[in-house]
This record gives sequence, structure tokens and C-alpha cells, in this order.
Amino acid sequence: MSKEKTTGNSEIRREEKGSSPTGDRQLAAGGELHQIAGGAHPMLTTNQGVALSDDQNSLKANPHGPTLLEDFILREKITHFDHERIPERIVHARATGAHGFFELTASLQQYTTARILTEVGEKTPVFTRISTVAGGAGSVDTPRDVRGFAVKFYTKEGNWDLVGNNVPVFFIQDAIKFPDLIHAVKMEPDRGFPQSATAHDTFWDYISLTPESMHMVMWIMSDRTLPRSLRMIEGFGVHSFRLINAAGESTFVKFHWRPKLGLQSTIWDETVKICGADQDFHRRDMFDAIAAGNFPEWEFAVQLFNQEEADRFPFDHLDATKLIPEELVPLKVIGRMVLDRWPNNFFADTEQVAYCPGNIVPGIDFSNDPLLQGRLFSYIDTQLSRLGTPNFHQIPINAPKCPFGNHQRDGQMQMEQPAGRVSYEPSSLSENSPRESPAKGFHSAAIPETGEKGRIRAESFADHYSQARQFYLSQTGYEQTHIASALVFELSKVEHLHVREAIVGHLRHIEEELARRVAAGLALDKMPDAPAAAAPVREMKPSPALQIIGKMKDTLEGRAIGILIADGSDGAVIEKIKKAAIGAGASVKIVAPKVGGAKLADGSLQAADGQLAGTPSVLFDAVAVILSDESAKKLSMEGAAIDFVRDAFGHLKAIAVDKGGQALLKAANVGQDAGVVDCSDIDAFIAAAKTRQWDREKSVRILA
Ligand code: HDE
Repeated sequence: MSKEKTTGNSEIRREEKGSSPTGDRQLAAGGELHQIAGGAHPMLTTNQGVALSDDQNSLKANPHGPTLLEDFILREKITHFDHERIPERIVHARATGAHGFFELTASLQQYTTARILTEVGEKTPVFTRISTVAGGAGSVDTPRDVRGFAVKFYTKEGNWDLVGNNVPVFFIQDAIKFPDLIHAVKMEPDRGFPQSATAHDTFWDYISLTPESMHMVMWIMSDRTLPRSLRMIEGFGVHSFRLINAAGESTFVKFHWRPKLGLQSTIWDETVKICGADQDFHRRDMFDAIAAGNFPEWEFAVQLFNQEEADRFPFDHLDATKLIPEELVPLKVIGRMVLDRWPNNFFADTEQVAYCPGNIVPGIDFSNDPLLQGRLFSYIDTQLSRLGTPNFHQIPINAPKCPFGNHQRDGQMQMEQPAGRVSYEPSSLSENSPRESPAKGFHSAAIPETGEKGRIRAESFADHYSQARQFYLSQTGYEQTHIASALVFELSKVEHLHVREAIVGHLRHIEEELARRVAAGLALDKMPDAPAAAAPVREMKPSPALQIIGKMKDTLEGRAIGILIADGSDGAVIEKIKKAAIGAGASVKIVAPKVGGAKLADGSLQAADGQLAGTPSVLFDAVAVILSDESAKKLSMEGAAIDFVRDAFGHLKAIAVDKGGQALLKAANVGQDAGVVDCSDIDAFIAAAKTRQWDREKSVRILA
């Protein structure tokens, strides 16, 4: 190593001289074994396996001279870097993925031959990817948006992909409308904003002219689109599928995921602030939970029904803007999914995974839902453009874990080396080339199809408002208020008055009182006319299963509690709160003005998990504020401390305080109610922390 080249190298040189705990021989890229002189690290090589002597300096003609084109090491490294990104998904680009398993707990043998649904106790590996829809790959985790909920089951009979959402219905009834919907929701093409938001003109313009989306609009304006954690969302296969049994009989099925931690959402003001505090809020939450061994878990359930039952439903189950109320067809829990392993590499798995609703296994089949039918084409096509080759199934995350093989050959990035002369069938030249399996292979359900061909929408798809109304009327009063307020917020961002009015017109079919609240929130001077409805609005029985609040669990598991402390705080009180919160299943973080910690009343140092300015109360489900009088005084001059308690109160959270904490609340002008608890009453604090102080909301913000 010549002297003038050592700039920036000293660290590396030192490491290379260290002793090797793992032995000297390492497998370097390219598969060749290299001897490393006394080092603990594998040799750094080019992609051709050539060892690098210097990765800090490019090749120059002289110390101050030009860089030489001959530098193949520089060119290889930069070229690879230039090509690191692949086209991101046109939708669902931003996501969190994890490995895990599915375990069947009840057999569906009566209905299907699929082994994954009949072999009780079998654990099938899965990879699950939960996404937002509208934003790009680098967008934030917490916009108001639907969450994609895609599961790849690596079954013994091939891969089965259940590519669903956290909302059981969809915006549109026919796949041909999807590009328009997505163009309308994505950032507006002339200005390039807003990123991952529905609150803009083109989205609401499109919606106002698409009455079939009204049911979905109710769902997206509810707090379902503001999940507290990805571990606290439901998942739905959305479409009806078919199960086929050994006798060839078919039963319709809808698939559901139900979170073990129950449902929980944030509220809008909190969501906006979370976005500022931590853009990776959901990804980090999932990563931390898995790292801590708190594995996210869902129950898997089905709704089963036959054609005769379907004929009696007051809606068409092939219309993806409709759901089947649980009260009409109860859910049967048949298994569970546990996510217990974070990918080794985000790109390799979460980015390269290629789901396709067309990936199904023998014993499962499609329904005629026209949205599903269109999806069966779209996903393979999009993977070709994203991953660039028909061999994307060979990428480890996409490859089946059961034996597979056929006569498809060659193509870009072919990783296999099939031997022999035969790459076709039928053939008589090979003893062991793959053949059809009439008995075990995939069979489509033999469903007779009759009728006239045409670009037709079934008349049974015409009712666009009844289930939207049912959804709204099924909510608690708090949730109805949030829906109304969300509509006011979103439509207030819409510049075109006629679009605001058109939406309010639709709301009149859903519920007159909702339309009035939104019209008042927008200060419309007169109530817009409702558009003509294609079918009369039916009264349907409210379905409490559609609520979030009704599905919250009485637990602190998976929830987080923040304790704000400063110099002089009482260590015994902090310890007591911590113990009780952890005992109830919560994780606890200490927040202090300085990250190194605070000097407690007894002189000991309490380390902090987060610095106050970077750890606002929006990151917690409940907070405690334990302060000496002097620190309370100091912090009452600190905006971050004032915001900490004001936001906790404003976001309806339980707050435990000692005398100093109470003083900070007073300085922040924060009120008192049953959710503000003295720290001596730990039980009351824990009970209050398990819920939100819903009644408080009307005292902290103006709602529609
Ligand atoms: Fe998708 N959708 N979609 N979608 N979708 C994609 O495929 C499409 C629809 C869903 O984590 C794309 O690989 C069409 C409904 C999820 O990788 C694309 C239509 C539901 C994911 C595509 C729909 C979904 C996607 C983009 C109307 C819920 C993410 C990237 C017929 C049941 C999967 C990709 C992942 C992704 C097309 C409607 C869920 C372009 C044409 C309804 C969870 O192929």
C-alpha cells in the first residue's frame, strides 16, 4: 500500500490485521474460497470474484490526475449502483413484509381437497406483505389509505396467494375501471402532488361520478384507514372464491384475517402528527415486535355459502362493492397465521415478492366476480414489467417450496440448468420428464355458463347505497362523527365546489343526517340534490361487526406507554408505573429532555429511551408525566413538553401524573377528566390506558 493512497483506509487496514474468530477461510462472492490473511472478514471482491486491494480510491493517472477508464472496479460498482432500483409497484409500493407460518386448526375437508385447508396441525410457511395503496415506495406509513394484505402460502401443492385488503369491499365493480381510479387517486399528473392522499380534486371528482364507490368511501373515511399498528388490522380476500371437494362440488367462500390484538386505530390529528414524528411508524412497529418475540398473529376464518343461499342475499356477492354481513353468514375460524421472522434483506423479499391472485391450488377456484377476473390478468403482467423476466418465479421469495418443473425454458435471468434433450411433452424420449397428473392436478370447477356476450353490468350490481348506509348506521356515535369529520376534512381540500356538492348529494342517499353534518362542515349554503339512484336504498340490519371500537380488545398487549421524566423525578413512582404497564402487556419507554437520561430524586441516573423533542406522545397509547416541581417549571417553557401533554389529552389518551406532572398539565392548559389519573392509582391508569377517552373528544376539537 503506497503512502499517498491511505486516506480513509486506516480503519479497514486495522480490521484486516485483527484475529479471525471464524477462521481464515471465507466464501467470497463468486463462490470461490479465499484465504484472508489473519482477518475476521470475507474478502471484498468484484462480482467476478477478483479480490479488491482498495475500495476507497479510484484509479488515477497520478495523485492529482484524471480517473482512468480502465478502472473496471469503479465501473462495475457504479454501474451496479445505477441499476439498484427496479420499477416500483404502480399501486401498493410502500410496504412491510415478514415471514411466518399458517397453521390449520379446523379441516374444511367436506368442502375442499386443498391440503392446506384439510391437514389440521400442518404448518405452512407464508410471506405476508402489508402495504398502503396510493403512495410511492418512499412515502410515509400513515396516510389515510387502505392497507393491502397479501399472503403467499407456500403449500405442498404449490403457492397460493391471497392478495387482499384491510377493507372487505372495493371502489369499483369492474376491472376495466381500475386504471382510472388509480390515476384519480395518485398525485395529480400536472403538479406531481399530493403524494399518498385522497384529499384532492381528482380523487373526489372521480368518486363523485362513480356511485358504486360509495360503500368503500364509508370505509376509507372511517378510522379503518388509520390503523394504530399493522398488527391491529383485519384482512379480507374481498372477492368470493370457490372451494371444490373430492366429489367436484363447489361452495363459495370469503376469506378473513382477524388480528389477535384486536382492532385499533389512531385518530386523524394524531395520525398527521405521527407522520411527522416517524415516517416508518408501522414498519418500525412490526420490526420491533418481531425482534422482541411479540409475533403478530391473526385468526383465519371463512364464510361458506352455496348458490341457493347466495340467490337469497339481498345483494350480489359477485359484486366486490358488497360484503356479506357476519350476522348473515357467520365466520368459521379455521386457522391462524403467525409472523415470526423479518426478512434478511428488505429488497430480496419485500420488494421482489410477486403476488398473483391467479396463484391458487387444487381445491380452490375463482368466482365470476368481474374485478377478480381482471386481476387474474394484471398481476402477472405487472410482475413482468417490475421484475423484468418470466423467470421471476425463480427468485427465492417467489419460488414454491414444493417440487416444481415443466418445459418452460430460457429467458432473461434463467437460473436453472435443465439437463437432457426433452423440453416438450408429450415425448417418448425421456423416462423422467414432467407429465400431467389427471388425478392430483388442478381442475377448474365445471360451472355451466350461458347467456349473451356483451359489455354488460348485471342488474343485481345496481344498488350502490344500501350497504354504505348499513355501514354508517352500524358504527358507534364516535365513529360516525369521525366519518363525517373525515369527509369534511377531505372535501375541504377539494377546490371545485361542484365536486364537494356532488359528494354531499350522494351522502343524502346514505343517511340524510350525515349529509347535513358534512354540508354544515363545508358551509354549503344549500343542500345539494341527491343524484338519481339506480336502485332503491334498502334498510339493512346494522352489523356491529363493522365497528372498530366494538372490536378493540381489553388489553395493553402490543401497546406502548411513555413516561416523561426529567431531573428530580421520583424513581419509585416511575418503577411502579413501568412494572404495572409491563405486567399488563405494554412496552414502556422513558422520555427525557436529554437522551442520556435524567438524575432522579435519589441521585441515580435513569437512562432515557427517547429524547423529548424526537419522542412525542403520539408514539404512545397512554402516557405518565412524573416530574419534580422544579423540572415541571422548566418544562412549562418547553414547547415539546407542552405538546407532549396537550396532544396526549387531545388524542384521548390516559395520562398518569404526580404533582409535577399535574403542574405541567396546568401550564399546558390541559383539562381534567376520568382519563387523567393520579399516579398513585395505578389500576385506574392501566384501565384507562386500555381504551380512549371518547367522551373527551367534543371538548378538544370541533367535529362535524
Ligand atoms: Fe391489486 N394490484 N388490483 N387489488 N393489489 C397490484 O400488482 C389490480 C385489487 C392488491 O404486496 C399490482 O404486484 C387491478 C383489489 C394488493 O405486492 C397490480 C385491480 C384488491 C396488492 C394490481 C386490482 C387488491 C396489489 C401492482 C382491479 C383487494 C399488493 C403491483 C381489477 C382484494 C401486493 C403488483 C403486494 C397489487 C392490479 C384491485 C389488492 C397492478 C387491475 C380488489 C394487496 O397488478
